[in-house]
Amino acid sequence: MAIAIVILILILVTVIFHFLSPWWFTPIASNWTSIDTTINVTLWVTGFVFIIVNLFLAYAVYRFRYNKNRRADYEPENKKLEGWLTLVTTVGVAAMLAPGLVVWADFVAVPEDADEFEVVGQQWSWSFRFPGKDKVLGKVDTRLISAENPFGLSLSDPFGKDDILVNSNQLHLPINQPVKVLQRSKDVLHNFAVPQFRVKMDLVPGLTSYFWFTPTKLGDYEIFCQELCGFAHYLMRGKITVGSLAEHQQWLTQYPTFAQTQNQPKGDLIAGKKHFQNCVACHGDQGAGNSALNSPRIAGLSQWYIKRQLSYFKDKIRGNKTDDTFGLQMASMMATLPDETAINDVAAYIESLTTIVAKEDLTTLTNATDLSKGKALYSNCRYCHGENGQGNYILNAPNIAGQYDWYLKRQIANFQNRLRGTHQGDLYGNQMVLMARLLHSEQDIDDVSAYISNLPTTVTKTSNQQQLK
Ligand code: HEC
Ligand code: HEC
Ligand SMILES: [Cu+2]
Repeated sequence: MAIAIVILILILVTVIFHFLSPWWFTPIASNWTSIDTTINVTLWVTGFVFIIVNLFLAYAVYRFRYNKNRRADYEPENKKLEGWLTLVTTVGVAAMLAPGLVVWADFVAVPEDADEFEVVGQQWSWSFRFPGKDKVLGKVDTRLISAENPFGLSLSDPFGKDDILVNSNQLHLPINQPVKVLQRSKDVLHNFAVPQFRVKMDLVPGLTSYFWFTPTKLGDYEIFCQELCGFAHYLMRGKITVGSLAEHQQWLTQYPTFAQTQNQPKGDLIAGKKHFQNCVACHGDQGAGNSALNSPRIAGLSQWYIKRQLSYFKDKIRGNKTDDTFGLQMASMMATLPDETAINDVAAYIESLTTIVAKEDLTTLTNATDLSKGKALYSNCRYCHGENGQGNYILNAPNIAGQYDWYLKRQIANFQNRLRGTHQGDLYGNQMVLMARLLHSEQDIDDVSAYISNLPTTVTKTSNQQQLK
């Protein structure tokens, strides 16, 4: 009797909770109300079955409760009952699945007036490509991806020239305009999802998946990577702003076309060398850094990373907190680099420097004793920074091998203490904020810093060096 009552209460509470639940769909902001309908149909079918089955269970528990004068019947087969159950289950399952098939067919049947754009996923960030004036996206090939051509566009395809490259995780879309979303991955499976639009689909390396939707409500929406298998996909966040068509067009103008990115100067080394004279006092004339002045080695860093950091210092994205003494010091130096051209030139010049600092000058952390412990801790870092700490452009991760251990330690601590990587405009530092948390003590930080510092330094000759000769 008690158990039957518990079951009845369970049914009642579940049903009440379903209607009062705070965890429900976010208000919809696209045309896909039919997806909500489908989910509702599923909830009605499963809810109805849940109630019936549990009511029957409570009834059976009560009706056939123990009675010492009663004996159980044995009836292994009942053709008629099984027939009914099979029929009812079939109808229930069909009712759940059929609307989904219809909606899925709609989801990939793109209307003629839809505009196209492309979502590119990579570990661990999003970027976007719009077709430009000719309304046709140019051909791409993953094998063409490089620092100069991060989208891997084909140089010979004329349709690609005016493609607009949005190298950012912030997207803007015009309201009430249907869009076809083409999805491409540079590396592994990803899953592009925006809950308010009720859209969600895998990006599969080697093919282009697509769907469409129409944004119907102004506002900001968050993009998630809902790929659960794999490493750190939860780090892949982005933002979609839905606004007017005029705002959308205005937004597009701030991004370069593919042709414009190709025409960007590689950096003038003579001008860069001149700017670099302002840096020599701290970083040394060969970029070797200076422990006494707390300045890191910058020779051996890639142009793209140097450019990003210098822009961050200039825009107060890095070196903006009062506790970040050394970041602030560097940020104040940005006054000597007036504009983007100057940054580009000095970054090109620094990349051409090839000094390697002697091992005994790099390691200062007397606390770090155990390189094998450092190696074990480094196993998480390899994914992005590479086996030998050499860095990886595709993953936005810089070269860290052969860097002073005190500098590595300070940066890891800065990431942990939210002095670096937490600014809204910091697209890549945020990953490190989360990664730095994998190191649980100062001893861990010392050990991993010493290990990285000890990694063999390789400096590859770049096109910039040849240009200097
Ligand atoms: C007053 C000393 C000083 C001068 C002059 C100086 N820097 Fe720095 N720089 C620093 C310090 C200190 C840091 C480390 C900041 C930190 O710990 O976050 C740094 C960091 C950097 C970094 C980031 C390195 C990394 O691995 O992320 C770059 C790039 C850089 N400096 C380039 C330059 C350039 C280019 C100039 C000349 C325009 C310059 N610095 C002038 C002190 C200086
Ligand atoms: C998910 C990829 C990823 C992983 C894993 C990762 N990093 Fe990073 N790391 C980055 C990126 C991206 C940056 C550059 C951030 C920026 O542009 O400001 C960076 C920067 C750094 C820097 C600053 C370098 C400099 O010159 O200032 C240090 C130090 C560092 N990482 C150490 C580590 C350590 C130690 C681990 C392992 C515990 C690790 N990273 C794991 C992506 C990663
Ligand atoms: Cu992902």
